[in-house]
Amino acid sequence: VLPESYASATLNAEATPAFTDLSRWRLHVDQGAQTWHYLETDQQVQQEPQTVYDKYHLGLATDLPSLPRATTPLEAARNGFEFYRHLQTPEGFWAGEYGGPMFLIPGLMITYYVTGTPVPEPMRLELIRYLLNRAHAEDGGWGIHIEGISTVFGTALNYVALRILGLGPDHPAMVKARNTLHQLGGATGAPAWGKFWLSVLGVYEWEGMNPVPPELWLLPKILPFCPGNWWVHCRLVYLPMGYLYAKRATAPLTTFTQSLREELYVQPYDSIHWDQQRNNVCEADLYTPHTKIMDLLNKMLTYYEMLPLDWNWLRQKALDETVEQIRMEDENSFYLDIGPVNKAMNWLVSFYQYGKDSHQFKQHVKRNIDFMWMGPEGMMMNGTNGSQLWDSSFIAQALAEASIHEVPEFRDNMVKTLEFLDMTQIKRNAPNQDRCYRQQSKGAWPFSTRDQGFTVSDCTAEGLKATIILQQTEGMPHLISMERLQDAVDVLLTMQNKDHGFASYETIRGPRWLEWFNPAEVFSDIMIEYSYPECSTASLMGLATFRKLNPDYRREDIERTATTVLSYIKNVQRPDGSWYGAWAICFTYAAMFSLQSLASVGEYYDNSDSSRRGCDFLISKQEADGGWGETYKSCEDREYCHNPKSQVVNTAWAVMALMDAKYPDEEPIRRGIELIMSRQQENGEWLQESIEGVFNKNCMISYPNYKFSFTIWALGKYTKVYGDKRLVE
Ligand code: LAN
Repeated sequence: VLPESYASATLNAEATPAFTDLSRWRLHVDQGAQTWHYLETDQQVQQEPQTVYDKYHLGLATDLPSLPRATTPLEAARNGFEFYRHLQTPEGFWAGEYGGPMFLIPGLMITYYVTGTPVPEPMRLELIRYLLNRAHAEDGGWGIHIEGISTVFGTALNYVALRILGLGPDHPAMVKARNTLHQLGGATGAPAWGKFWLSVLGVYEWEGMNPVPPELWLLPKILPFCPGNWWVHCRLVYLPMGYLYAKRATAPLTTFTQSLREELYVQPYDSIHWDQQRNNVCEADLYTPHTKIMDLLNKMLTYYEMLPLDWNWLRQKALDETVEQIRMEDENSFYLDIGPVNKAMNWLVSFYQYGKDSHQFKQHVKRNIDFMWMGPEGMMMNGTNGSQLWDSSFIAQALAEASIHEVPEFRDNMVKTLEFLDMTQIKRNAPNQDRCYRQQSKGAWPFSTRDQGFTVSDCTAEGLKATIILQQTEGMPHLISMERLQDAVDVLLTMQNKDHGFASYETIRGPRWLEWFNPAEVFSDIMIEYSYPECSTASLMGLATFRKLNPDYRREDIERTATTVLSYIKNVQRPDGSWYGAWAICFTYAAMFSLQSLASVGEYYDNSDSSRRGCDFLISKQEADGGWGETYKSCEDREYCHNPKSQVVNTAWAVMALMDAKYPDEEPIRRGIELIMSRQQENGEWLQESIEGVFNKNCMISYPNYKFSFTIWALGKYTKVYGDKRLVE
């Protein structure tokens, strides 16, 4: 049975081949890595029974018991965790799906194909099932993310992925998807990242792609165009892309790719005027059109590209530099790389640079499974190698809100969580930190695992808060020393921007006008870092929590940071009182953070204009059933978009925001809490609703753990503020 939010993805029963035996899948964890394994023999199956979390994530019955019906918010929170604790892995973190983007599997599959690496059979079958399940029922296409309309990017690339995975061109799902692709104008209208992958595969011509010059890597850091000044995700994607572009790395033509050349276009391949396709992006895909100045630059670069490679010494030098940068990125992250996009590209680079027998190539193959996730609809590629640290630090804080973390039955869960926080704090700076433009990382917490190893401001802050809360709990072990907490504070104190806010991975390094040169037509605001209310609030609260524990350490620095963050929060409040959320959907999420920032310095509904306007905005969006609900359109259009169904996660954020702001009327808050309680199942769980997260304004990403952490947190907060009242008869 598919969760409700997956309604748009119908199981295409006649099309689905025999998939795998779900009772044979097991989730393994190792130093935070979450990997799925298919047990081949009956003996293995007997030796390793399926855990509750295996079954839950696969959509199999968990048989967890019904719990006594919750009549108060505290009982509901406890029931929620009584269920959720069964999903904690032996290493103390909560594993989870982190899907949503629909452009990740294709890059990986194209790399499997080009490098001649066989896809393990259970993985192959489940990837097929996932992509079929995710095809839109109406037109058979795919969008940029699971809830988005069909685009060329989604449809052309996932079509290719399924063809590589073994579906023939006459398969009904392929026929349907191809029709949609043709209706959209065919693959010539793919955005730049699509053109890139198709060129790599040899089913699109490099000439039809705007240049990606690796020479930028030779620029000194004082120049804005030096990639060291860009947003880290952007530079680390354009790094291998530049290498592969400069080499025009193309798979040899086979009968298979020959056939794809005929399938993907509405005109004969040989008749396509490639140089006219560079700026051809289908309207359904286009989110951020090129600026005129970008088009001009591209024109100039196109002339530069006509220089023959063997006498362009600059290019040779640039390629050497990209190889060196890629080596550092691979080694520093133990071949995980910062995310799934550069992971696949760096793997491909290792193929061309070092060959299939190389250490680098083999290491890459080994770590591919870190990104794969088995869910009820099949296997997907996650948006990072997981959200381990992030989700685990939230649930710890959620429980602590109403002191549920002290409940004796839950103690072991909390000890385990702390052990994971201990394991996952980054213990070192990246070797050659400056050479590879990395932010200080010793003492930071990453979003996923220690091996991935990238500092994130708010992950550091959430990790710090969770650690302090847990270690202050009676009877908990003391695993993380004051010195290590100070390391985390040191990292945070390096991360405040000139506008007083905090960005995601680094401080803002480049000027805003770099955004005029955003080559990725499907994303916005990707060229540089920006301050975000979410990251700013988390960092502020992290520092504030630390200061209570240790008022002396770097007292003035913390003081100065804390007082200035607020000016940023106020500056970015919109005239209607709202804040735009960049990392989850959307205004309710940002309100939770921003109103918490205000409250932390004593600004509440009653005494602060900013807080009052923030609350009034939220109140004006409450639904008739007492809940709140937004769709991803809020992010795309930057205007609040009501979800036809209120969402427990949005509701939790909204009521937490109102409670932090000491909103004077309990009624709207109580109604939100009642909605959350009414959606709880008998075994304590909440069901999946609409997609929760976002990045780069236009791509959504799932945070399935939020339906537990934030519901429990909101229920706990209500109890703390209003007492444990009987709300349900
Ligand atoms: C994430 C995931 C977590 C997220 C938060 C911590 C929630 C946020 O507050 C700061 C930014 C951060 C770390 C973030 C940045 C961008 C990521 C890594 C992602 C949204 C997950 C996937 C996304 C990444 C860029 C996806 C790969 C696609 C590309 C366009 C390169």
